[in-house]
Amino acid sequence: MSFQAYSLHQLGWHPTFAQHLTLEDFEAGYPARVAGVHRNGLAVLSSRGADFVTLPHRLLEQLDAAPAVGDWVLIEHEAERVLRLLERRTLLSRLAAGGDGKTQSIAANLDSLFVVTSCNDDFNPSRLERYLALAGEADIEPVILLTKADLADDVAGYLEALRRMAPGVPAFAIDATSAACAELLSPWLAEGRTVAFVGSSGVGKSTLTNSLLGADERSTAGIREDDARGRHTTTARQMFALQGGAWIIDTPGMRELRLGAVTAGMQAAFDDIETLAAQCRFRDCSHLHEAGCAVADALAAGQLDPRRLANYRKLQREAEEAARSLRERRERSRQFGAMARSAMRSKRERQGR
Ligand SMILES: Nc1nc2c(ncn2[C@@H]2O[C@H](COP(=O)(O)OP(=O)(O)OP(=O)(O)O)[C@@H](O)[C@H]2O)c(=O)[nH]1
Ligand SMILES: [Mg+2]
Ligand SMILES: [Zn+2]
Repeated sequence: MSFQAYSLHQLGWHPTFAQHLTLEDFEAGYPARVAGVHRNGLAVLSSRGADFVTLPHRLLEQLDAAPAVGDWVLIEHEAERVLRLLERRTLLSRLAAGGDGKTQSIAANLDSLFVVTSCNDDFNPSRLERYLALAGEADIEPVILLTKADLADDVAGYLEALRRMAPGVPAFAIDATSAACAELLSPWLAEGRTVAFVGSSGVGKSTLTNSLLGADERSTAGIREDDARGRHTTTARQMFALQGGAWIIDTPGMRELRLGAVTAGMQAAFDDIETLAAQCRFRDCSHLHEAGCAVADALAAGQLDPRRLANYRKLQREAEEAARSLRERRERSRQFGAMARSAMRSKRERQGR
C-alpha cells in the first residue's frame, strides 16, 4: 500500500461526477476512486491516500451495476464505508453467466479501451469485432494493440486484416516488452485520463502495464498467480498511476466475452453492414433471401467478407437474446413488486389500519 495522497484532479475527476451530489453529500463524505474490487470491500484512492472501505449490502442491492475499478464513490468521513456510487461517465460491461440478462461491470469511467491481441494464433477478427462492439456500446474510444510483433514474420498482414475489419480504429503492432510503447501510446495517456487493457490471457496486457509503469514501479504491478504451466496470470482488475498522470487498468484475460443487449455497439463495430442494411428494400430484411437486399448484393459483389456478415448475425442474435432475458427479468421483478405491495396492503387491512 502506498500512502501517497491524490488530488481530485490527479485522480481524473470530471465536473459531471458532482452533478448529482448535494451539499449534504459533501458534508457526509468525500469522493474517492476505486482502484480494486474485492470480495469484502473496495480499495480506494483519495486525498487521504490509499484505503480499504466496506460496501454496505443495502447499497449494493440498490445498484443496477456493482462498483467496478475506475468508479467514483463517496466515502463516509469517519467510517471507511461507501455512502454512494457517483454517476459514471462510461461503464464497460459484459453479460454475466447465468442467462438472466444480468451484466457484470468490467471497468468504469474509461476514456479509451486498448483491445490487445497478438500477431499469432490469438488473432481472431470475429473476437475483435466483439470487443469493438463492447467499446462502442459504452461509447469508449477503442485502440487495437497487436503485441508480439517482435516474434512475428507477417506483421503487415495482420495490420492489413485490421484495416479491413475496423478502418477507423487506430491500430499498432508493438513489442509489449519495449519501453518505446509509452511514447507510441502517449496521445491516449494524457494526465487524468483512464484507459484499460482487455484481451485474452497471455497476449501481454500486464507486460504492457509494466512497460508503461517503468522500472521503478514494476515490482508493484499486477496481482498475479502462477497457473498450471508456471505462467504469471492476472487474477484481478487493478488500476495503476502512470508517471505522466494517466491511469491504466490491467484486467485478467477473458475466456468468453458475451455481449449484453447491445445496439449502439453493433452500429460502431459494423457501421458498413448497418449502412447497407438501411438500403434494403424491406425494413425487417433478414439479409438471407429477400429481394432488394443491399447486404446480399454487397456479398455477391465481393465487397463484404462472409465471415464478417456471419459474425454480425451471430452477435445480433446474442444481443436480441440478451434483450429478451432483460425484459423477462424486469417483468418478473415488476410482478414481484406488485405482489409484495398487494400483500402489504391486505396485511394493513387485516390489522384495521
Ligand atoms: N517477445 C514478446 N513477448 C511478449 C510480448 N507481450 C507479451 N509477451 C510475453 O508473453 C507472456 C504473457 O504476457 P502477460 O503480460 O502476462 O499476458 P497477460 O495478457 O497479462 O495475460 P493474463 O494476465 O493471463 O490475462 C509473458 O511471458 C510476456 O513476456 C511481446 O510483445 N513480445
Ligand atoms: Mg496479466
Ligand atoms: Zn437485407
